[in-house]
Amino acid sequence: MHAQHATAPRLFADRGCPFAHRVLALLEQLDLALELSESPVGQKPEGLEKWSPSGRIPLLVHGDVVIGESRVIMEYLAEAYAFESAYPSALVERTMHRHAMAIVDDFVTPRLFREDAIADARIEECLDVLQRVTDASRPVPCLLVFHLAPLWLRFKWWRPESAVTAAIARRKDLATWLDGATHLPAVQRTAPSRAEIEALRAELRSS
Ligand SMILES: N[C@@H](CCC(=O)N[C@@H](CS)C(=O)NCC(=O)O)C(=O)O
Repeated sequence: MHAQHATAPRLFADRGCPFAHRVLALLEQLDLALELSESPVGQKPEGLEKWSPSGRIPLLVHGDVVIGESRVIMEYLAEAYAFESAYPSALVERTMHRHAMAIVDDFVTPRLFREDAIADARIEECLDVLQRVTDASRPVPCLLVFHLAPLWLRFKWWRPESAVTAAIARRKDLATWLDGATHLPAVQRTAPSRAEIEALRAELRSS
């Protein structure tokens, strides 16, 4: 057994955070024991400051490994625990998954938090990429699905009326694929409650 596996990973999370939800869904899929330090929406989990004085969430601590970036956390866990369906086996498809994950974080997600963050033309270009990837696959458990599903839930919960939510919804096949991803058991079981999400939505509206 690898030394890192002797202890359970420790995850610092917040009940509302879509990026923490990604990691929780993957851990659920892998059926891994974990030490979870989870705070209510908008607060910082106890003990986080020891590892991240600035309060980064999600944060994974596992032996010597300390990671504060959800995509890298998922890559690490997938490799450490041999998640065989993490990526498609073919290089081109695997690269397309990685490309989609990168552009969603760099361009689409900022629109979740600020309407004018990224121009519409750039969003459409990113959605073209996403559409090509989802057209070529089904929403089965893999890193792409765990990357996208928590975000799509938040787009629908927090910003149902926003231009970017509408732009995704107009692409019927893409929206159906994303809905399918949100219905996977590992995503559902680790999603926050409706009440918590409503509280965060109210907070976002007043900010
Ligand atoms: N790129 C990061 C984004 C994480 C992120 O933005 N987390 C939010 C909570 S949902 C946060 O910690 N914001 C407060 C901060 O950055 O200090 C990831 O994918 O892990």
